[in-house]
Amino acid sequence: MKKIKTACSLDCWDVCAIEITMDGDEVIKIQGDPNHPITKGFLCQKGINHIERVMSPNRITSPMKKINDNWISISWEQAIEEIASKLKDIKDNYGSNSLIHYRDSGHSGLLKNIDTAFFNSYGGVTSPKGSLCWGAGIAAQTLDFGRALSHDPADHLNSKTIIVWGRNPVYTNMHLVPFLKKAKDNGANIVVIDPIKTATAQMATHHYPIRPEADGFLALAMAKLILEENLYDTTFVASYSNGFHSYFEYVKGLNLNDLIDKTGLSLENIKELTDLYAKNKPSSIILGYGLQRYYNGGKNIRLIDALGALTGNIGVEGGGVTYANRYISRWIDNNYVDNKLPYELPRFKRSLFSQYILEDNPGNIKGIFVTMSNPVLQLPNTTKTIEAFKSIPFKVVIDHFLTDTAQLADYILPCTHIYEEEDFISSSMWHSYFYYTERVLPPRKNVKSEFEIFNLLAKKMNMIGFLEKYPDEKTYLERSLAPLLKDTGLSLEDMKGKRLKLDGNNIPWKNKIFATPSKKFQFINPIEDDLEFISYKNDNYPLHLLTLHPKHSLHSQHFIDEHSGTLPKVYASSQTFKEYNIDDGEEIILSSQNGSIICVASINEGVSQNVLMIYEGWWLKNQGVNNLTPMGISDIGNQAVFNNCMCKIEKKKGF
Ligand SMILES: Nc1nc2c(c(=O)[nH]1)N[C@H]1C(S)=C(S)[C@@H](COP(=O)(O)OP(=O)(O)OC[C@H]3O[C@@H](n4cnc5c(=O)[nH]c(N)nc54)[C@H](O)[C@@H]3O)O[C@H]1N2
Ligand SMILES: Nc1nc2c(c(=O)[nH]1)N[C@H]1C(S)=C(S)[C@@H](COP(=O)(O)OP(=O)(O)OC[C@H]3O[C@@H](n4cnc5c(=O)[nH]c(N)nc54)[C@H](O)[C@@H]3O)O[C@H]1N2
Ligand code: SF4
Ligand SMILES: [Mo]
Repeated sequence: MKKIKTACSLDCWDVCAIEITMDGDEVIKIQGDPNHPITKGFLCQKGINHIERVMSPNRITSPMKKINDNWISISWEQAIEEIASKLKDIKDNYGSNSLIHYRDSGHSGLLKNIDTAFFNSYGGVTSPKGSLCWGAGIAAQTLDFGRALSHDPADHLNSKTIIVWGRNPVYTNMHLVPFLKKAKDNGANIVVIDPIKTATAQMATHHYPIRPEADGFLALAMAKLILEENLYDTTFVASYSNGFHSYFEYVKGLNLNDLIDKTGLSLENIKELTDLYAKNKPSSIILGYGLQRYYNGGKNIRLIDALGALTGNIGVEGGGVTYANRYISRWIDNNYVDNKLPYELPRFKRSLFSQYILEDNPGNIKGIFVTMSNPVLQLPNTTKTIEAFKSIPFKVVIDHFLTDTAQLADYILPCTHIYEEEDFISSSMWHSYFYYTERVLPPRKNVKSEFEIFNLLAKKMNMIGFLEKYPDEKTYLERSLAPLLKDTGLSLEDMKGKRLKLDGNNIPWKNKIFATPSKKFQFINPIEDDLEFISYKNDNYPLHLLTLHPKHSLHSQHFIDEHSGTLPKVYASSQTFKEYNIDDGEEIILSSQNGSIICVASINEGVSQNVLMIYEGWWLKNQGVNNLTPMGISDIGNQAVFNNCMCKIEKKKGF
């Protein structure tokens, strides 16, 4: 028997430490590393199911080529030969920029970045900027603090009040839950601000069902009460912040009742919430990403950050406005990892992918290479995405499964899974642990790692510089991690099996020196910053649809075995359904300006009035929810605005 230390590769807050017990070549047990202070011996179902995905009969185990709309297995030699020749052809005839490399975070391993290094060696290609995920909030925290850093999860035990604001950890960040429970047992207030009475809201001491996208108004109302009642921290604002005066004047000039009306909450609610936050210090805010998937997402986060500064809950134990954890980057040599070029390359706003191809650059994009993502399903406005994707003459996808994106490609290349490779993994979303992951199993027959795939392409294309710079995986990891190895004095070999933590990050901004140009916390500026709130109401589509992250799937990744025809449930209160004469369990048509899907009405009294909720990630065979969502961009950070989705519901009769 032996134990192997690996980690979860999924794009999840938790990035769990996994321990696998092997009897010879056989996996006997998979569990969360019992000695890890965050994973604490348990994994979610998705983590346990990694092994099912590795072994799945649906996994692609041969390169495939589409001929006359049929997928044919081909040899690696043929695949590499044909793809290399086409890449060369595109570069020679149209320039390397006429190729798009589309990647997202389907796997958070460091080695997987070899794709970017390859395409930069190729000459540089067109790639996305901005985010489907966290962009508005990252931009907001970068403006306010200089960068987004998180409190250590255990530090929340020092808080007297914890506000979980637009995050649903019971589903999306389950290893935060034991900390919340312990804090609650110790007497802390656990407050959830969410339009839905989520599983997290159900375990909280207080839940405020805010109207979607009204968080900025709520934060302003709270700020007004804090300022009026002199609950603010005069030392912090005077010594460690910039822009307080104009923020103060702006807030003073706002009408409290107008703000309250917009939130859907009562004055009593907001007073109670303000007291919980401002009078029970230290208090912390744990932000999610749900509340920034909006046109006004960036300013809403900035107005919440301002509450932290106003009350002096920044840089102190039990405080903080925790959003993401971009700590690791300083230990990685990003120039080497990305093979950075000294000149700018074309970038398109990720969520405007189809607009870029169909409207801004018609006919100019000659090829697309997709890695670690499923854009056909996960981008907004599926009809347009499919049209754009199909319009590209040459399409290659690397994946484990025949996803909706892979289905529309010309070639699919099957790659290894984390259990089949060694790599380095860390979390940029939450905690500060990092792991060197060991190989658990030999790769499935006939699949290759990305590293090998790009190496084979480079050889075929005679890319000498690339082959010299990235000769093998060990060199790649050693050079990428050079700053970390230097700082810790460790070798790559030393890291094996260890669960290391990056020091110094338990309480960000403890010394009150921020990473902003002024070195102070920056209050949002009502004149220089955009404080105009976009309104996007549409009388024909009166219901607000939120497309949230599913409990048992990481986006589309675990819906693989879902039967075709299984319909997603759309949740709403009985009153909302009653207005449309819809019964619980009935199949209904859910439509937006962009399209319609069929789903099953499911009563959930925890969903606010005139709000609908559905889980994202359903494959197209099961009515993918992005058929409905709008293409759009948040105020800052080029974030997709999935939750600005106005809809209507109808009985299915006659559809
Ligand atoms: N099980 C599972 N876990 C995951 C993922 C997954 O797909 N499945 N995905 C991972 C990834 S990539 C990400 S980005 C994270 C996301 O993690 P979360 O941020 O927790 O997930 P979301 O579902 O986007 O939204 C969280 C909450 O925001 C609320 N919300 C929506 N609009 C508003 C609003 O206007 N105001 C307020 N206050 N709340 C609002 C929603 O009702 C929801 O309960 O989860 C990660 N973890
Ligand atoms: N409506 C709506 N849409 C959303 C969201 C929402 O809240 N609402 N959330 C958005 C968010 S937060 C995110 S992060 C995006 C996620 O968007 P994506 O990252 O595109 O979504 P996934 O479904 O996780 O697809 C990842 C793909 O990578 C593949 N993969 C896994 N490991 C590897 C590997 O080692 N190599 C390669 N080549 N492929 C691998 C998986 O099989 C899977 O097909 O979706 C966004 N889309
Ligand atoms: S999906 Fe998240 S919670 Fe589940 S095992 Fe992976 S990292 Fe842990
Ligand atoms: Mo995400």
